[in-house]
Amino acid sequence: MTSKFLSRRRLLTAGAVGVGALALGGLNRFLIAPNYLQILESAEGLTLRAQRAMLAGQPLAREFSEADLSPIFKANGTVLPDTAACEALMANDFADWRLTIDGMVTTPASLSMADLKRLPQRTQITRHDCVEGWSAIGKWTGVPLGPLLQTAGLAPNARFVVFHCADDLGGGANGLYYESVDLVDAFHPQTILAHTMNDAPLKVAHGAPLRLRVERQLGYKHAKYLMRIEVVESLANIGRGNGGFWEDRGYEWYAGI
Ligand SMILES: Nc1nc2c(c(=O)[nH]1)N[C@H]1C(S)=C(S)[C@@H](COP(=O)(O)O)O[C@H]1N2
Ligand SMILES: [Mo]
Repeated sequence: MTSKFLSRRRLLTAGAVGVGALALGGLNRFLIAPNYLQILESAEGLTLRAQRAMLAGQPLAREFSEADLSPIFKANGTVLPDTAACEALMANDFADWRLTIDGMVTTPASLSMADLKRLPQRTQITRHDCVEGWSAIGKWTGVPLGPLLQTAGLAPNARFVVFHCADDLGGGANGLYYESVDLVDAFHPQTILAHTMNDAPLKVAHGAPLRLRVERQLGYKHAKYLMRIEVVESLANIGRGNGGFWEDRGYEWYAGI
């Protein structure tokens, strides 16, 4: 099943650049330049990073009303993680689950769901767009990522936030799903770690117990089954070095909508 899924995605990869080009206009077109990641990691990136930072008061993704909620929200990619570690966590309804925050932070943390729910929360109704061509509107509640990172304290050279997931999509070494965003998206007010979907605890199919919502980017950026958030200076040594599971297989790193 996994390999069938992978090959279907491989076919889609061929069209991924076209999807990006179609979906983007104006400034985003510049941000999605194929060598964006390399530029960010070079000296030239200093200017680009400064420009991105100046855009910090960036537009929000459109928010919808309760009446717009999709009656059915498709679950996609992994819908039931099958690693032994995941099965153990699911066996007692994630009571032993904790979220690790580490890497280039001054105060690494290990947070339980109760810890996360004690923090300020945000709810938003947004449209999820999958690169495969379907969309759905859902209501998400969770912890804004920015304040969480601020509490952990970013080191001066911190540049990317990596989301390590629990599910293994197979295909040999480095089959664990992961994603990453830059600090501008990490601190965007609609970037949240969601534990609640449509007013109910997140279902396993949708990434229980915690998943990322990064509303201005395509579906594959919204990492499910979060285990660890790692702050890094470079993405080069994570996975195969392209910033995400699907990015390592040809997708754009900046998947702006
Ligand atoms: N850990 C993990 N996160 C993931 C995926 C996955 O397979 N594993 N699939 C991605 C893709 S392609 C999409 S469209 C969304 C689907 O989220 P949903 O199941 O809530 O619809 O999750 C994204 N995040
Ligand atoms: Mo997707």
